[in-house]
Amino acid sequence: MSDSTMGRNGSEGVSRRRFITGTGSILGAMALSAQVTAAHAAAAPAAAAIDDGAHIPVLVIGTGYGGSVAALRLAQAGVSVQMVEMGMAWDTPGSDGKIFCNTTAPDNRSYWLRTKTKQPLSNFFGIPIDKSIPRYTGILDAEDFSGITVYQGRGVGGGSLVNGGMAVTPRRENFGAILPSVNADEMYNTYYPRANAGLGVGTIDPAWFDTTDCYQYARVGRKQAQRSGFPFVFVPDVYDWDYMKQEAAGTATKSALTGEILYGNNYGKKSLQKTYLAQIRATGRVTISALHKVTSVSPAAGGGYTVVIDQINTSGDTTATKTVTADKVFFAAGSVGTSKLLTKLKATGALPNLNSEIGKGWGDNGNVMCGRANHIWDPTGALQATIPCGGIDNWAAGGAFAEVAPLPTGIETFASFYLSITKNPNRGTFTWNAGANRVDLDWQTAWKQPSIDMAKTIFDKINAKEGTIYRTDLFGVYKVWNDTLTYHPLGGAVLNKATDNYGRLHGYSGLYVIDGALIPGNTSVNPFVTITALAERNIEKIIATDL
Ligand code: FAE
Repeated sequence: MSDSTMGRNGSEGVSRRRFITGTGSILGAMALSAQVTAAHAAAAPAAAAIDDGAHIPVLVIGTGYGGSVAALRLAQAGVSVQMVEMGMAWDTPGSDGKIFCNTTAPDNRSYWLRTKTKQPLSNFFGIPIDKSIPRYTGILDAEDFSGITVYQGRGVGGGSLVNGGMAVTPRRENFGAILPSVNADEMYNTYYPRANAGLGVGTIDPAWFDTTDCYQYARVGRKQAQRSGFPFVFVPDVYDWDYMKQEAAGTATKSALTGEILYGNNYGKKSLQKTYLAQIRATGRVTISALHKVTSVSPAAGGGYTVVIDQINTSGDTTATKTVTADKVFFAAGSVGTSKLLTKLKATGALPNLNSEIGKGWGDNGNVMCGRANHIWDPTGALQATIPCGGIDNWAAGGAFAEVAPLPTGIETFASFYLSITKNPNRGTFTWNAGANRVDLDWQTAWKQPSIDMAKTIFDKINAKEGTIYRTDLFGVYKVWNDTLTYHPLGGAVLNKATDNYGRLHGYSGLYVIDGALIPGNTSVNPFVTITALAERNIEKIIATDL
């Protein structure tokens, strides 16, 4: 992407009038076709960058699930909202005509300010497969803490830009352990349905699943799970399943069927850009400043909050520092982003009255990865849809829910690949490291051992039944488990502890948390539907009582 692209991602001023006008064109495109592509989204002009010295009613830090829910509902209630996003707008195609690059060919667009890729699957037959890339404000951040790398989406749409779209509502019987202070009836009757509708969640056609080449890997996963006595469940997703059928039929441009996922999906996935953010644009009351990073929030002399924001370029360098005043501020920077900000602001005296729960209760949703080597008569297919559609549920008996994940290499590998979500009880704490001027997380790699043990309740049994073995070549040399990452950071500003039961931060009126930081470390399934539903619940209360 060229430097001029950088400007259009938020570094240059575009008038508010032009932004609102552009809203009409994106909605028009949606009305004409249910299969809105990210390329269509590119027709929408970038938002006006926030002005230094501005005074605004509501500022939302981050444009992921929590931030998008908050901004939409506030705007629908008549409030003007400014969203601030450290990543790019992702609305402009690169020189290859595509907004996002492919998982099999990562380029500068792939990683956030790295000079080498850091792929979750780092090796093949033990050979390292990471490659050099130009340093750029790419879409996927592999953020290193001691003992764990936390993967996060960067850009307008947050994690929805990079994730697999698996949109799972937890089993009702598990909800009490996920959010103990929240009324489950309200969540399951009102807010989960609202979130599922807003996100555009759907489930694969089981008849198509049974016949299409691109899910042979998942059918192998189902057969082997069932032969060992485990339930295999279809998992809903925000991918447009009709679009995927057209990809398979050769009548639509390939997206999930050509390896797009981790670094963005150009066509079939309904990221927030196509759902909540499209609705946000339609309100005309929200502006989004991309490539703007909030560094400080503190009480303003005349009321409200002083917010300091660094505007950055695509090399990550600060090009301007802006100071604005906001009556209310929503922290929606994701579990890690919100936790880091609040931990620093409390420790450095900007928000000293935050309580001692800040930075605590952080978990990895028990993520652990592994692969299995199948027999030659159990091929998993050269063509694999990047969107997982099923999982093995051994939560009640073994504390593990394993996604049957793709290995979209384009060749037959005879491998089965899994991301397990486990009931790992370990929790980390963020602390301010004054000497290094950064926030640390005290996670230890050894804390993943319970996750490995829980995942083994599934895969040891399958291996024994099938006469197969674990792959040892995917995460290094002779390494069975990828126990050094998470895709699902949760917690750090836990609901009803760091905040009240609706996300109002203790110690400061007008400051809220509304993202994954509220959830205490585990959701038993993939988290974004729960993050969205909780945000819907909390913002409804906040609009009714605080505005
Ligand atoms: P998030 O979506 O992370 O949004 C936070 C936003 O704030 C980001 O855009 C940041 O760039 C921005 N930000 C951070 N700090 C600042 C700052 N100081 N100033 C301005 N902006 C800032 O937060 N979950 C599922 O449920 N299903 C899946 O299939 C799934 N697959 C995943 C695959 C991958 C590779 C990854 C990385 C995650 C996956 N997840 C999945 C997790 C899911 O995307 C994540 O839980 C949500 O995105 C978290 O939502 P939040 O609103 O908390």
